[in-house]
Amino acid sequence: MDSHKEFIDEAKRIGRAVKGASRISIFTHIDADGISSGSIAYATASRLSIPVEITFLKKLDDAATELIRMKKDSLIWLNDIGSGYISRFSGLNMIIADHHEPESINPVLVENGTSRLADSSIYHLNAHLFGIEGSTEISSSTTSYFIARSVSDRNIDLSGIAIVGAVGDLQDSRYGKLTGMNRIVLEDAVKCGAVKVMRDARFYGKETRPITRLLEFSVDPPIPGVSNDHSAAARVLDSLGIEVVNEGSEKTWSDLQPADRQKIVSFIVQKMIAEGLPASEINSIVGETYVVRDLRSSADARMPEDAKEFATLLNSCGRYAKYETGMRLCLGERGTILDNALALLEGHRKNVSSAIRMAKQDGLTQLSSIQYFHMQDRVPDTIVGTIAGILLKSKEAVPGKVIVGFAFSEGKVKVSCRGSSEMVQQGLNLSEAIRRAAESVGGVGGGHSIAAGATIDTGKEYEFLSSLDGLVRGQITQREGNVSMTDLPE
Ligand SMILES: [Mn+2]
Repeated sequence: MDSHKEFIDEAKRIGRAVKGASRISIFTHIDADGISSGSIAYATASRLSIPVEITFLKKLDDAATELIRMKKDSLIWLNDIGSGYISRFSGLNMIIADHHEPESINPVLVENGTSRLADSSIYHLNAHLFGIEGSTEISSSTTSYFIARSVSDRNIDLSGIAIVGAVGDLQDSRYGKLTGMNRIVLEDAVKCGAVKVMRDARFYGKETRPITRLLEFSVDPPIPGVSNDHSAAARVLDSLGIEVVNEGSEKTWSDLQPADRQKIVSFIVQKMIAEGLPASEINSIVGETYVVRDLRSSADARMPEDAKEFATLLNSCGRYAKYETGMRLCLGERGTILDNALALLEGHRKNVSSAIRMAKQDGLTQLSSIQYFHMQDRVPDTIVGTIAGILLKSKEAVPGKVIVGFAFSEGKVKVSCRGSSEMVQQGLNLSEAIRRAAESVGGVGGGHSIAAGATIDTGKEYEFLSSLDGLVRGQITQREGNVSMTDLPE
């Protein structure tokens, strides 16, 4: 496809700038995709023997902008952050490798295909500028991988980490597999042995979670009558005649015999059909899963091989500010680095389950198109998005409404919003809505159409909510009002 070729050509042009740099300063976001991207950029620079440093950013506020501007003597390489605020960086020698919605897309410039910015000192590699879907077809890690790959053939081994980042951003969840530009990276990863593609149930925690818990916590997609209900999950396993305990401890999905796995999958599929769920959702129960093999480090049995679980480990490092631990895992270190990461993950699981309990106790407050909860100072601000995502698919949430979570964060309020793909099909663009709602109360926000975040001042929550509610309602009803014959599903 032309847009793919154009994108790769731009990555090559950026690759030449990387090779010519005398010093590189990397900035990256702190989630799994951000840590993966930053690691890819870091390895790319190190392998060229270019002096390099990396800084992890939770958000792009004034302090972060200032920090970036101080590196004006380096080639600055932003990952997974920056496209929304490009005007702050004019005059800097900078690469932005991102897949979030850019600040503004000038259609004339895009069609032109030559200059994507008035400011030619900034290399801007973002799927949206090439007509590529940025929330499903390419992550920041795969974006940065295209740059790395154009720098040297040797960097093909970074493709495994790129896949971890893409899966970390849930880019495989809509179709049950990676598609689009991510697929090109996946081909590299398979070719060099960094990733093995398997067809299996797409549960989270297949290697680590006891089977009952795996079913209980299955939210992508949720299992009717089983998700969020531990005793229901136990009853199902019992009714299927599956022996869950082995030598005193409960089996994981990986420990089960193939026939038992098949029984569970058939049961779920029948249950979903009976509930009248859409075929797309039913099909997403089984799909591709990605086994990541580290090519550089010696095998450590405790290291999760499943890309989703690897990504969760990175997210735990990011949420508790152990960014470097995450990066060193990406770069192949194990031993005590892995011990630390696993301990963070364990602590994170405890935090999330107690936070979910609290949020359910509080209940969700309903507005016309959105529903919200406020964690105040009871959880770290970095897990609000996770909680929102889990609650969205729980029975506590009203279907068809956006979910909004708040938590206090360094004297301000962190906001996380999650919608469903059905709502996005109806016209929801959370990135746009949250940005405008945040700006209306003097805050900043942005992200993706299905998931977005903001930071606002304490006390502005209700004003923000009423603005967001109106914007979301407008997006969805505007689309409904515009339905023409050609928009109707076949
Ligand atoms: Mn990302």
